Amino acid sequence: MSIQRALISVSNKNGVIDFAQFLVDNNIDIISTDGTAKLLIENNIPVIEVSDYTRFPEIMAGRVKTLNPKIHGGILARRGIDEDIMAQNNIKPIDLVIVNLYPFQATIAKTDCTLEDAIENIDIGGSAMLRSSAKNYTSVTVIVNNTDYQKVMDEISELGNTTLETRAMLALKTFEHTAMYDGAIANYLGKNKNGFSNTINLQFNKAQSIRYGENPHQKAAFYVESNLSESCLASSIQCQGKEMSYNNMADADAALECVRSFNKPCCVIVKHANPCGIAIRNNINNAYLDAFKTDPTSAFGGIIAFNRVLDKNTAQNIIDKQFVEVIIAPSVQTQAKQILSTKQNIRVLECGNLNTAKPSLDYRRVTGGLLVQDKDLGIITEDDIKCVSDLTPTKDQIEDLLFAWKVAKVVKSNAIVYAKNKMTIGIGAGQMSRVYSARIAGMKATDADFIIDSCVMASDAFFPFRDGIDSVAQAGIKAIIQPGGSIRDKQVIKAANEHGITMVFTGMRHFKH
Ligand code: 93A
Repeated sequence: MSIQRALISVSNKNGVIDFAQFLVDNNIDIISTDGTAKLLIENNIPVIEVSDYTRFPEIMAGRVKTLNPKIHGGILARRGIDEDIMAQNNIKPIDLVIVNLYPFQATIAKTDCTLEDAIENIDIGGSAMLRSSAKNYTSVTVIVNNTDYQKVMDEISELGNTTLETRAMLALKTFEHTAMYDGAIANYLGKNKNGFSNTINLQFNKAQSIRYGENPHQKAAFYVESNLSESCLASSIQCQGKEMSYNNMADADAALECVRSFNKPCCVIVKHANPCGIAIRNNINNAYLDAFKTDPTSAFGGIIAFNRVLDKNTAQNIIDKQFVEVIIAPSVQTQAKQILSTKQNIRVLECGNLNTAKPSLDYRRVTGGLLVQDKDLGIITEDDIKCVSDLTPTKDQIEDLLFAWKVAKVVKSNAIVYAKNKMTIGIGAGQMSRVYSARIAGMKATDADFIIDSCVMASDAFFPFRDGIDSVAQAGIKAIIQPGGSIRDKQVIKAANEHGITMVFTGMRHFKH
């Protein structure tokens, strides 16, 4: 059966004139709601207004337009079964439904949106038509997104109708769409005073399949936020290299979020979601060379991120110095791309200009639930730190302390960061005891032939005992930044003073598990 009758009711009217003209050219009658009908008539496209068709006016300022049995009966009728009842009630079949909904998400995104505005933008009639059409997809074609106009036109041109396969695909898209739409409404209305909804309707679209998960026996895929609005891994475009693996993605994300937190040209090399070297310099080439020096052994097979355009010198230095899995940067110069193309396996990604991180939520799946928290966007400046030792930090020490503190934030707890001259010289990550993290940071610094004397240290959380201070004093640390707040702070400060170490408190902790 070819398509005879279409209903068009769209808020987003892009492309609808050409599409409607096509329908008319193919002898398909069009029924339309007020605003859509006006636009089409203005463009010399003949339409029947819904109110003329149903013989019932659009009422209540448009709240009731299409909620009528002549519409829903025409969509939902089981072809071959319901013909008698349709004839008795003067209902004609509607075989094609083109609806896109009131822009609820765009409305609530406006800063001056009132509850009233939001409520008026909850589409009821449009959603109902979409769901009726999608339910009856064996007979009805439904278009919720104007990117599908062309496919439907092509099929009608060829067959007079769409294929069952296409209708099924469009029905699925439609239910995904209405589910997201209702999810956004529930998230908005459910938001309570602390900003968290009663329920969380997560809205992600599958962006790609991944060959396997963390391990080869685990299936995996990458889902991207449906209303993604910032440059990040999820917005990145891969310009060359092997397919990204699950672990590549996790590490590239950690690397990018790390360099994002620095304003100056910055390079990080990440392994297993932890940085094994970070530096900030006047350009990313120098930043890379110094980030690499922290821990050349761990940097092997690492993921490298930059917060500036990747240039040809830096690209050349990377391939001269090390085996690298992934390079990610806001963009990559053409000449740098040419250099990297000599190593076809290296995955190279461009993420777009990096802005400072926006407030958002962090999720962690636990068995049977989801832990939700604000993203850690805590930032401190020189004004926020409090000197608690006899010695006060020098200007250079303050800069290094603040640098080390920012790094500690992106290192898994327990995090200890040794730094000097705005580069890391040793990082101890993810240990169950702070003393061991400190020992590891010291070992790495020594193995890389750094002279620890005169370098600074950051600890992501307070020292519960003085032993941590005693051990890093031996290593040669001269200044420490840490949150403070332990019941043994006095003993810890005493230890610092005994060793001639400068100590500052941030009053803020950066656990990362
Ligand atoms: O207020 S509604 O929920 N009540 C309805 O009966 C209804 N029918 C269609 N909104 C309704 N629509 C929506 O109107 C459509 O989903 C579409 O977004 C919009 C198109 O209106 P117009 O053609 O007047 O611009």
